[in-house]
Amino acid sequence: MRAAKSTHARSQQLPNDHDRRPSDPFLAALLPPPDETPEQREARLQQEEEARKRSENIDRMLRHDDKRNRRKKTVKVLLLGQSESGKSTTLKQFQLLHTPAAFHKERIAWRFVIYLNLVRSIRRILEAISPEDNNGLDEEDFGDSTETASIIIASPDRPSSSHASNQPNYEAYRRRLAPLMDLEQRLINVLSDPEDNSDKEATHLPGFSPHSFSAFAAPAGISPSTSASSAYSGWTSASASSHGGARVPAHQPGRPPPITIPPTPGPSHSHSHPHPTAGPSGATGAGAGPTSPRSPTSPTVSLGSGSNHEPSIRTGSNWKKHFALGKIQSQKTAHSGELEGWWEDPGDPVHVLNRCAPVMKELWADPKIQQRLAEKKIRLEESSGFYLDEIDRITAKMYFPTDDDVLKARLKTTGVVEHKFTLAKNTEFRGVEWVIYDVGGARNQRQAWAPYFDDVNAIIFLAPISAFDQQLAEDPKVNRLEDSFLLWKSVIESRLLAHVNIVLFLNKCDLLKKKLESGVRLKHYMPSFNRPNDYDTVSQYFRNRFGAMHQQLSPNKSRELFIHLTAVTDTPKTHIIISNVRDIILTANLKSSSLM
Ligand SMILES: Nc1nc2c(ncn2[C@@H]2O[C@H](COP(=O)(O)OP(=O)(O)OP(=O)(O)O)[C@@H](O)[C@H]2O)c(=O)[nH]1
Ligand SMILES: [Mg+2]
Repeated sequence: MRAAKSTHARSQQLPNDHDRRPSDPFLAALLPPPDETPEQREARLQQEEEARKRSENIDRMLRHDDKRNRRKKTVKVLLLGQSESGKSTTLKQFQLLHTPAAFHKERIAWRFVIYLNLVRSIRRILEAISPEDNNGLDEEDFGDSTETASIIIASPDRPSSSHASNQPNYEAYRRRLAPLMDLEQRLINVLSDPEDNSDKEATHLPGFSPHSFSAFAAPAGISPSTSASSAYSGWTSASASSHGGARVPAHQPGRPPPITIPPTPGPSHSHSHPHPTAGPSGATGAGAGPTSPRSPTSPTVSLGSGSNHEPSIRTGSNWKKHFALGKIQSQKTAHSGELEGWWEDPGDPVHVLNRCAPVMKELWADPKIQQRLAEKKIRLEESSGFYLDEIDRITAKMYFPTDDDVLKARLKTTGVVEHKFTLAKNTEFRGVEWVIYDVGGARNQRQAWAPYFDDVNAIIFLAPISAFDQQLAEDPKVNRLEDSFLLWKSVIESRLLAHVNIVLFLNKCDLLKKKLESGVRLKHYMPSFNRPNDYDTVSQYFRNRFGAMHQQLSPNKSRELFIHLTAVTDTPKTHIIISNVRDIILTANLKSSSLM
């Protein structure tokens, strides 16, 4: 092709150059003979024209191949972080940004998840005011819980609260709201997708009698997802090391469990994960690694082990398709062409919700209830899947979820969810396929991460920095922020991931801001923090800590870390951030694979 091109260039530049002989002997050799006859010249030009056409054809074919190759190129991104860090919400934002039509089409399917979230908030209130649980009022808030999944630890030997006259009327509320508790189980059953056989374990709520709140207490046969033995099953692969648990030192009355940032040993220790927070109880410490037995968390100590055990839907579940028309019907009926709305179906959950709406509103507005929640430091308004301020709208017969409702909906991920999209034609990276993997962040899900490490181009790690005063749902002895620090440490020091781009989302900044403004002090949980308790200082502090850990522990010193302060439920801001992140990741990866 190149020779043909040269010939072509020569024919363009030197058609009549018989008299002007170049001094360069190579160019001189390429010139036509000085005694060329008109016939010879015509033949030569014809040959050159044919060569030019051949060359152009080859170029066109190569360009076409290049386009096809580019189209086939994929960039794989893994979303990592603890449970409720916002991974699935970030994935939803990618979908909303890149495949909005598909996102909008699926909105109706989220109706049932949103109902379930609402019903579970009601259940949490009922649990909080139940006489059985009142013994557990802990003024010093070790059991502080603002998330759906968080668990309040009850101390059985504490005397009852003395505000007898201030007691909310638990029995009356329980009776009037009983239909919702029935509904909860029904919703869980329908969401578990009977048509998908792989989903046998889609939801794990232990069986309970909807008429008996005592059944909300932890059952004897608690689901394996909270079992201590599975909690630390190593998620790292052979070449990446595992770590012990982020155990909080045993709680001492009157003092919050302190958070310790993992130490940052030199690179030579990058594969060992000594446990940083050996508590006075001796529950952890040197040797408390992945194979060390952990004392199991007795399900009987936590009131909420059963009730807080979140429903989840397995990867590959057909649930969104199943509810594509917004109805609880079999696939067959759903596609039978009936056009009636779900509100015309007397069996639709909306009717129970609609009937119970006035009592739900009364419950939520009851000052005694609010007082009880405040005493127990339960901030439901900061919890996942919070819709209690919008009961009228959500329980309306023709309720249709908005984008924001879907982003707020909480459905725990189990397994790995894959989302693919191809960048639009008008972008610089047109044709590049983008694959995002959303994993389950709960401890018993982390073993599913490792197989993706080999083949991934970038990681978006989410650390919910508002969670500094919360505990893991799956292990209430573990502070959530500390768990994030340990997970972060494992990811950044992994040699397997040394050349993977990492973007850090310090997430739930909106909740962090509200929390700090409401007077919750970081120092109370993190004694090493000695600065003003305002949002700017605290968020900057976290940025520096996470950044410093990366600088010290990363086996790849030239890796650049991108840190963003995020609230991934905020669509406009998140779309700007993920567009930037997408371009940074694509640029880095395309450069390294010489695609640009
Ligand atoms: N207010 C607020 N809520 C958030 C933010 N990010 C996520 N959430 C909510 O937190 C809940 C949990 O988010 P998910 O995206 O489901 O968390 P996840 O990391 O996928 O959790 P797993 O699937 O259990 O691993 C959802 O109800 C989200 O709407 C945030 O920045 N601010
Ligand atoms: Mg998820």
